Amino acid sequence: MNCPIQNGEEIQILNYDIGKKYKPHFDYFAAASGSKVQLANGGQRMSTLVIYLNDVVSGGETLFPKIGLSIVPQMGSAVYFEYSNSLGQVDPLTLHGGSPVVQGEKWIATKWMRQQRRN
Ligand code: PD2
Ligand code: ZN
Repeated sequence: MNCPIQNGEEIQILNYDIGKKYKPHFDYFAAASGSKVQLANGGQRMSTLVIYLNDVVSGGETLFPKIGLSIVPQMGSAVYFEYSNSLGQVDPLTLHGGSPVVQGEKWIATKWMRQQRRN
């Protein structure tokens, strides 16, 4: 991800069963006060890597509705995207979500990188 490992959050493993989805969201922190604690340790999130750990029989695509992009999970492939510059200005076009799993299940690993080193 071309970013110091110290800037990374712990990798997250996520498992979706049939019907499970991830509603559209931004990975960066909102400017609202609820994010102050997060922002104080490492600053804003800059980028995301979602690694697909299995093939989903049907459904489970990663969707970017504002740019008309849909990614079908494929084991061993990944989607990488950036949404923040060095000033911490963020890009709302990176709204994204996970569509419901229709058949099978879905496993992903997600890594988020921050502007600065984290404690
Ligand atoms: O599972 C996904 O496709 C997905 C969708 C949106 C994962 C994330 N966000 C994430 O891990 O941030
Ligand atoms: Zn996300």
